[in-house]
Amino acid sequence: QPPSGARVTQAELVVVANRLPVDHVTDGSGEQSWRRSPGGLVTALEPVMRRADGAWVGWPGKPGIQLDPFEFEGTHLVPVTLSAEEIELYYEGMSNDTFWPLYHDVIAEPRYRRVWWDAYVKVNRRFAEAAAEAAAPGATVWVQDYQLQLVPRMLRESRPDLIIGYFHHIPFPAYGLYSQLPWRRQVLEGLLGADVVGFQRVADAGNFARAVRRVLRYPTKASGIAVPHDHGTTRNVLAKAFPISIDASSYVELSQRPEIRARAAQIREELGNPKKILLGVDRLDYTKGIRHRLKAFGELLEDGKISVEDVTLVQVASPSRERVEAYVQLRDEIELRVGRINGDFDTMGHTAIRYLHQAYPREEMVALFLAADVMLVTALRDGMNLVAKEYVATRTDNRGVLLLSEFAGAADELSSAVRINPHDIDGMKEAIMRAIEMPPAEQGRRMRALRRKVIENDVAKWSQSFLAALETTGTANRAIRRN
Ligand code: GDG
Repeated sequence: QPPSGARVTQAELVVVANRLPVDHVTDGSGEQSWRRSPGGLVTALEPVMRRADGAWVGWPGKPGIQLDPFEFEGTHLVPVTLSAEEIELYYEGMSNDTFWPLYHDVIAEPRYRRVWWDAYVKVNRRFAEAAAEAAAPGATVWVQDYQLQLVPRMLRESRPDLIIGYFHHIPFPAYGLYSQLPWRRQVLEGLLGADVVGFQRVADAGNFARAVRRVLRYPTKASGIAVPHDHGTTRNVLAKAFPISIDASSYVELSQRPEIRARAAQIREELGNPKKILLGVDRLDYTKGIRHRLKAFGELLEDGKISVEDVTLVQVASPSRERVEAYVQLRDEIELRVGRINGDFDTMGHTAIRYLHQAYPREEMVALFLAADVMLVTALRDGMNLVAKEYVATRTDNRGVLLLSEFAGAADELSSAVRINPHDIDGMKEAIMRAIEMPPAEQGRRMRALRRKVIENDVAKWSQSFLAALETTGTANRAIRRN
């Protein structure tokens, strides 16, 4: 239990994200405590936060709980209370059933509901107020992701002294789709409250700048957007790509642990020693192209190109957003397809698809990466896709093949992967066969190039380059305001 009544000291760096970087856990004896969440963002920002004596504003993950700010492993945590109803409207509704499908190219149909929007505005305001309270005079505030797109502007209005950054973890769609949003103006104005708006890909930043030109008519030049400020002056907002990454060295370290290597060998054994193991690891989400992947794999079995004795597909589909209808439906469709394929092709000793609707510890994920000869990343649209980078980081033997959708942000950097268009089922089947049959020398050539990219551009570099750009742009804008 955190010490209650602790006041949050005002911090020089404040991160604002939907979730706090901790999970509330109850152990076997009923003892309650906080544990650091496993996510990549948490790992990325932990060293920065520690150094800056930073604060993190976010929802603690359970409805209705009211908590005072508390200290956790060198970071001040500032909990934002959300009621069960607010989670339903702001998070499951507006965030995950409107923005998520709209920003992923309407793979699923976005729903536009005014009560969701009202809750979104109200909750964004609560986050902005909590951030304003936690920030020291002149501090830097870094807002994360599509759940909080209105926070930059709300903060700028209440605290013009702050330097404000925003990073968008998911794609930003082309204007033809974005323009569907009934609140398209408010969202752009919300984001433009920041000094720097960061995106995963150059194309996302371009789509954003175009939407700003079309809706708000602000001039843009290179990565800069001229946003009107007081008395005819303008602020320069930088809208630019800062591709996120992983803590590569921690994956390298895990992949070299003897017990994890032994576990990888055991996984192959338990699958009946197939010649090739294909692997998919995704949250169970319609953006990830799991159905397309299963279709291609099922057809290869049907065509007799592969057999279950030789090739097994392991699909980890970790449970996600289980209260949103589109996800409930997707799960049914995937499980029907897996059941059909396994029913048609399994033998007593071998399975076509080992389907796991479960979440695993990171050690087990790394063992799976080590066991996999081919990694399938077939997203229909994905901001970055960290799984692709994690697989590459663990392959210290320079073996293994990454199949990577060109619709994942990672494709911009990982050009030595086998690129696929997941909508082209025949093309994907050919690419899978090519990956299965790829000679070790070619695997090595490609994997070395991939590893170089991932190891050179790790997540520490990502946060440093974002914060450096923010410092420069924010300081310049502050000078404009003084004049
Ligand atoms: C969003 C954007 C962008 C998955 N299952 C388990 C597990 N995972 C881990 C993976 C990876 C992470 O979750 C998923 O990250 P992704 O990047 O692949 O995808 P999203 O969750 O959709 O993330 C995405 C990202 O934000 C960052 O900006 O790249 O495009 O959509 O780290 O390994 N981890 C464990 N057990 C599981 O069962 N331990």
